[in-house]
Amino acid sequence: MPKPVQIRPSGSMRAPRAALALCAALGIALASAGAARAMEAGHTSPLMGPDAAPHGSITVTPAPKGVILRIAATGLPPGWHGMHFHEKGDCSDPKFTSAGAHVHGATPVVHGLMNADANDNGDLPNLYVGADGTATVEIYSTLVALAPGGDRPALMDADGAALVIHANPDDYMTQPIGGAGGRIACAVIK
Ligand SMILES: [Cu+2]
Repeated sequence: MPKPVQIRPSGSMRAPRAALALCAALGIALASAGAARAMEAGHTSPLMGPDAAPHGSITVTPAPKGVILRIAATGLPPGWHGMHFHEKGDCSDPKFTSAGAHVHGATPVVHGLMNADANDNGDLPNLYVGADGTATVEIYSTLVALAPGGDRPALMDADGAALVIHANPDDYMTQPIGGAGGRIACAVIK
């Protein structure tokens, strides 16, 4: 049996390889730093149920013309649920009434994504929770901003805001909340 020939790199060969490896490592490090910066721009908060038990988390990331809302929910009742940005960053009440009404910029507020006269900045599409009680989704809203200073109502204004998930789906028409019923989960954005 012929022995396998091993080619040992000389000192001069090792240097470029080491340099390449270093460049690759740096590239990965830079990419990670970029991802970390993008994550830091978002605001993550826990999603709470009425039992004060954790139900996952939400992240709101500012976009030039709106916000991207990421929801990673657990332990929710399966099916469709209405949800909105509510005007106060307060989920302390077990029924989450402390979160107030919807985020809005003008009154009277006309609710409903399917309403021609709608001006409800807190409006969002319904959330679908799977049979295992989880929901993982990203949703884009152009109706609000994360930080104050623009022409859209800001979630992180003086009293913050909350994402509230309701018991029933939002029909996108009925006043004032599309028949979405009680509030079953809440996350403070503050
Ligand atoms: Cu609501």
